[in-house]
Amino acid sequence: MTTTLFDPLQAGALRLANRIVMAPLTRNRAPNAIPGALAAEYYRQRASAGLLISEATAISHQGQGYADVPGLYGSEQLDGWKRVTDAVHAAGGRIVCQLWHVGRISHTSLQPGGAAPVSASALPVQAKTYLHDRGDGRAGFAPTSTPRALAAQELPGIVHTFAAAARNAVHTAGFDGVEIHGANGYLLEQFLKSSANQRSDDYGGSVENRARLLLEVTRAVADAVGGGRTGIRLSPVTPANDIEDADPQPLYAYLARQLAPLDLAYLHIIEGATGGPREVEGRPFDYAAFQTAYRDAGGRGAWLVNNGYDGALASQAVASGRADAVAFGKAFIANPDLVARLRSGAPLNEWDTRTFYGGDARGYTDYPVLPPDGGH
Ligand code: 8OZ
Repeated sequence: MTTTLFDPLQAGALRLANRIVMAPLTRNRAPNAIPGALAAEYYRQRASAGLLISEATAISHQGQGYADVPGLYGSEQLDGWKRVTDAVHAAGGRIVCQLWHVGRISHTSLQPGGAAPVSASALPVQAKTYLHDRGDGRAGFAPTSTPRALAAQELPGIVHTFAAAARNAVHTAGFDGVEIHGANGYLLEQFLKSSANQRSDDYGGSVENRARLLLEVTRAVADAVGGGRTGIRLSPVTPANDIEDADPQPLYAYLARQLAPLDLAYLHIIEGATGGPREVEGRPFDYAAFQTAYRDAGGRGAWLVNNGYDGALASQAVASGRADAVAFGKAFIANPDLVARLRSGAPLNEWDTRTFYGGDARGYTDYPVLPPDGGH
């Protein structure tokens, strides 16, 4: 029998009812970093996904990089998330929290004491963030601030903060697990990828050194909540947030071999440019070889793929065994009942890009679902 998107999947300790996953989606509707009642409703509406991955959630104030993104480091934030996870669980769903440190993709106005954001090296970046006040009293996009390089003595604190956030997510906020954000040009990629890391200590230079922080974080998080409740998201060639590695294939093969023994629930791979084309000009990457490196090293986590999938491509990926599950982003914004729609072949609602980031219920909790009979 061929595997379909509607078959269950055991991913580590996580039992998924199907292989259709909601990708992490930044929505900027958490004032003071606290997810509110509307967030509980938004995630509850989408609980028929095999797994919901929360929007990226800052592990610390220093890890914040945008207006109104949620956190995991204050008791009101954790209370807000508990309302979300309770609502999802009452609807029969599963939800993990994406653990986020933005590194240099931030702005002094979002940092503790107005300090510079932190990174692997003090390299500016061509990227923008969204602020309530760009400095002229108006909301909008603003260039990120030049970072300072983290001192080696600060790195155990970063590792500890990821692990503490993971513990808070699972033990206090009621998440079923966590996903480490190791993608899209944020802190862990700033150490990993050569364009952002010019360090000359144990955390820069060789592949082993550049991968060190990501692997220390992953081991600490897996120790804190169990490898079977830990996933990681990676984006080997994305240009998101102005980042590039000069030679990604051996870098990710090394990561695959080091991640394999941690018995993670899943690896979540963004194929191509995040939210954009599945092929990136000038940046070829062999995803099958990456997966083979992981399996050959004994890795048993589920292989979750993402980026630009429609129902047909996703079905094919799962049927062929190339992937165990597929994450959908924008389609889940616009279709709370995406699983039912893919199952029945019903048309999908279109998304409205104007309501992706910030605002109220519009474009958040008001997308229509089909009647239970699928409209037949
Ligand atoms: C879109 C806007 C802001 C942040 C990512 C967390 O790319 C994000 C993000 C996406 O992973």
